[in-house]
Amino acid sequence: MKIAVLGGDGFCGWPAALHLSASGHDVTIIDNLSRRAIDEELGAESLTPIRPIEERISAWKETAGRDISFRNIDVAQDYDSLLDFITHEGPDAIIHFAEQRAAPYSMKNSRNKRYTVDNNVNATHNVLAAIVESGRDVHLVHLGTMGVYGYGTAGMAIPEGYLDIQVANGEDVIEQQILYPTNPGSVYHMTKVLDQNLFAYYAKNDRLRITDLHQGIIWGTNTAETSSDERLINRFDYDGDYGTVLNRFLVQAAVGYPLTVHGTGGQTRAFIHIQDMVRCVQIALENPPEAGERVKIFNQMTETHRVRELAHLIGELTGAQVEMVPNPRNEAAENELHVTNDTFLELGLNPTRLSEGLLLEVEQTAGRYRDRVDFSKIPATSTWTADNEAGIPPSLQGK
Ligand code: USQ
Repeated sequence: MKIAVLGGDGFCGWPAALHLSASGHDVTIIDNLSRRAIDEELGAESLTPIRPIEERISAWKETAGRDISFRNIDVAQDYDSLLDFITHEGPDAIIHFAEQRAAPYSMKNSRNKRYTVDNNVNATHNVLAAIVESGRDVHLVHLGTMGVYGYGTAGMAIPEGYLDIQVANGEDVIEQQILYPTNPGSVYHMTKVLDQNLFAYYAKNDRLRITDLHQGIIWGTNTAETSSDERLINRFDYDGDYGTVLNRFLVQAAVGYPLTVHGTGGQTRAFIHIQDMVRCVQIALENPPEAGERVKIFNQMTETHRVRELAHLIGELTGAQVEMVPNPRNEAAENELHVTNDTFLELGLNPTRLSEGLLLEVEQTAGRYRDRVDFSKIPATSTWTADNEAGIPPSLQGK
């Protein structure tokens, strides 16, 4: 297949692009390198020394013998270039990773809230409108988030996108399926809620073929392809804005920084290893919906864990200290989470479970680049409301 990977220079996009190229697809990366620009804006860098996109692509050619093309297009702003690409290149599938993906970054200030909404919602709408205008038959695969559902489930397992409901109409009971009610916990997560409605509309009105992947929190850094040569290494965020919880804990353990558990650590979240993420994207591509079908929604996660339990597990494995820090976010202190992920399992995903060996492997990756850690970037300082405090460990406050 001819595949365009929008956001193909990012944390999920890069390993997905390589995996699809290794599987024999003809891949073009479309990216405006905005994630690298945000690194500069924040004065924070990937723990791993990621190479410029041109070097990444030539290293891939050298090691795998496969070509990947690159176009620098801002999908949210440069509609004409996007349309021109789709019209003239005619990709069979577009994978849309081109969104600002950090909740804390989106909550930092009104500028970032507006940027996240403008960028994410425009990017999604531009892709949809351009597919329609091009007249091409393209399967759109979008990276959504488990966070569209919120993390409270009233005891039931969260279904894959749609909820069966019964509406009482006098004596009659009418059965329906609706998009699962949304409950986003940040402006970032809210943009993925807005995306969902855009997809539902374009699938209905224009018969676009769309798959939305509701993904949990990724852990791990490298896949088979990104670890085949150091120049292909994936990014690894540990800073308070972009670092996700498990990877942060592993870096913190590697450098002897207390593991920063927000609040009581009772938050339960869904997780997936990065190797499974690339496999899920491939499975979704191979199983597109038909034209006229509603949006296919997959829950792209493999297990759920409570934050404080993860911290204690890593503490036991590595000897790291665990500290409860003020929660900078506005979120439920404790929640249960049950999620259905039958579609990927039925289509052949063999999940990589969170295991001690793999955790140690990631901690070793973190250890390898520990000299690159900037301790001042570790605390989560973006607060959800004026009442929240930054997530600085009590033992380090005032230091
Ligand atoms: N947390 C801590 N300590 C930390 C960092 C985070 O306790 O040092 C807690 C947070 O308060 C939160 C949980 O860990 O309760 C998860 O935070 P996170 O930063 O790992 O994940 P989140 O902000 O939800 O966002 C990440 C990705 C996002 C993706 C989402 C999937 O950045 O792109 O959509 O995970 S999900 O969480 O399932 O919505």
